[in-house]
Amino acid sequence: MPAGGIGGARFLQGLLAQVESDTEITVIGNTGDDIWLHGLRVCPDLDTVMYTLGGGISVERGWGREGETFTVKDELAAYGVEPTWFGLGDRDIATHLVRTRMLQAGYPLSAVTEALCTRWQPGVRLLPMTDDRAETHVIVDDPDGAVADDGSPQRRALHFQEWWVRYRASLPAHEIVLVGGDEAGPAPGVLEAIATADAIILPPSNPVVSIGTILQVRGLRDALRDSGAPVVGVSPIIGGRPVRGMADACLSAIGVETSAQAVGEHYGSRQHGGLLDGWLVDSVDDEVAIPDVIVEALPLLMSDPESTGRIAAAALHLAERLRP
Ligand code: FO1
Repeated sequence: MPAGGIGGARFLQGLLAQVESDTEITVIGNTGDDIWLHGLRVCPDLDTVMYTLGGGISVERGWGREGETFTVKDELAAYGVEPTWFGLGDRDIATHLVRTRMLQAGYPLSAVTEALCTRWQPGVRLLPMTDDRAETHVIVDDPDGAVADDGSPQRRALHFQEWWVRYRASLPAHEIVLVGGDEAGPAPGVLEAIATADAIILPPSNPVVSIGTILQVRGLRDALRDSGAPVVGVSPIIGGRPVRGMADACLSAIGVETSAQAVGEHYGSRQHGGLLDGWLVDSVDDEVAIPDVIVEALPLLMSDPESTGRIAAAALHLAERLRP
C-alpha cells in the first residue's frame, strides 16, 4: 500500500484493525517530502506512519511525537539559525539523529527504516519508495517579489516542506517536480511486494505529492499495472474539498479539478492504462462514474477508528470482489 502523510497513516490504523493477525501489510512510504534540516535527515511520511502505528504520534498534530517539547528548536532560533519555520521536536530529533548517523555510516534508507521500526513495531513492513535521493520541489513566483529581466515574476523552486509548512501551500504552484525522480529506483522489496500482493490499496493520501510521487519511482507504475492484485483507491476528496491538508493546492498545480471524479479519472482505470480497478468515494459523491472502474460510495470521513475500520473493510471487500 503506497502511503503518505496523515491520511495514509490514519487509514492504516483502520486497516490493521480489520485484517486477521497473520495478514502481512507492506506500506510503500513516500520519501519526496524528506529534507535535510540542521544536518539531520527528516522523513515526515515514513515517521508519520511509524509513529502513528507505533503509538508515538502526536494525535492533535498528526505528525511528530506526542508529549513533545521544542527546546532545541527555540535554542536554534535564539542563535538566529534558519530555518525556524519547521517544527523539529526534541523527541523527534532523536529519530533524525539515529537516521542521520546510520545514513552517514552507509546504510540505505530502507535499512535505517527497518532499524527504527524495531523500536516502534508498527505492525506493517514499512518500505521507503526508494533508497535514492528524490525530493519534491515546488516552482512558485519568488515570495520576496523578485522580478526577471523581462519584468515578469522571478520563478523559484522551493523544497516541498518550505512551500507546505512555511507558506501553507498559499503560493500558487506553477509546477511540482520530483528532483532526482528520473534516476530514483525502487527500494529493495518494493517491486516484489507489489508483484506478490493479494490486494493493493491507494489510501486517501495526497494524490499528487504522496501517491503521485511514489508512482514516479522507476518501475512502480508498471509493477502496479502488471500485478495480479486488484488495485482499489480511496478518494481523499469529499464533496469537492480535501478532507485534510491542502491537496487542492497540489491538484490545481497539475490541472486536476478537486473532486472525487477528477482524481479517480486522474488515477485512471487499469484497463485503459491507468491504475484503478475500484474507487471508493464518499456518499455525497455517489454520482461518480469512471469507465471500467467499480465505484462504491460510503461515508469516507475517518473521524474515529470505527469509521476508519469500515472504510478499510470496504476497500478490502471491494478488492476481494475484484480479484480475478
Ligand atoms: N507540518 C507542519 O505543518 N508544521 C511543522 O512544523 C511540521 C513539522 C514536522 C516535523 C516532522 C515531521 O515528520 C513532520 C512535520 N510536519 C509539519 C508535517 C509535514 O510537513 C507533513 O506531514 C508532510 O510532509 C506532508 O504530508
